[in-house]
Amino acid sequence: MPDSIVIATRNAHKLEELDRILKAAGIDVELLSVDKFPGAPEVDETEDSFEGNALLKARALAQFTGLPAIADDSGLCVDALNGSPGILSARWSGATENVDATNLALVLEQTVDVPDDKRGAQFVCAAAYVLPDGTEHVVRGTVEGRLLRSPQGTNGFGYDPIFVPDGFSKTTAEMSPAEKDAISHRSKALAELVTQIQ
Ligand code: ITT
Repeated sequence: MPDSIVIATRNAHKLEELDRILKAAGIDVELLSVDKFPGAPEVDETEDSFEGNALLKARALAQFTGLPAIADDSGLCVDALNGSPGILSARWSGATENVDATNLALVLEQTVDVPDDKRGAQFVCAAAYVLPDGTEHVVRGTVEGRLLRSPQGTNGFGYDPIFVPDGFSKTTAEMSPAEKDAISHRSKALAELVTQIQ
């Protein structure tokens, strides 16, 4: 196990979840945010898969810092939208302000005619771990659920207020951090990654 790992995300909510989940998994290493490395490259997400984009982000940071790096590429895949917004989840509406709320509103508008029994969706997370020597691991975690018609709850981020995981009657934005971590796509991916790292 290395002494420290750099976390390649500029999304503060994701960073908080990644940090929480890795610590809970017993990863006893110093976790450094990309923000601690001025000049770290901004990576264009040019691949067409969550895994490809997670690897791009982790590779760039491992090369820049000379430290092992973990990156997460994640998103919401809606059955009735053929898997969109998918890898475009963070920039689905093109908004530059109030981004999460605007993205969520657009997905609700695009699914307004979708009946209740066809509102299935998944949260997907690909997590990549890349060493400066070029060794690479990438894994995927998924949580199945369905979309509401209006937002509920204020915890979490992104599309959490409209996503109800299977087996629950509340959104991931109505869950405590520990409840979300117990079932989330990000936790599942990181649990698998930790096994590989160890
Ligand atoms: P980095 O690339 O810097 O990590 P980002 O926010 O651009 O940050 P992604 O490209 O992976 O990250 O996009 C993830 C988007 O998917 C995120 O902005 C949310 O809109 C959505 N998303 C991912 N995980 C989520 C979660 O646990 N709850 C709600 N929405 C989530």
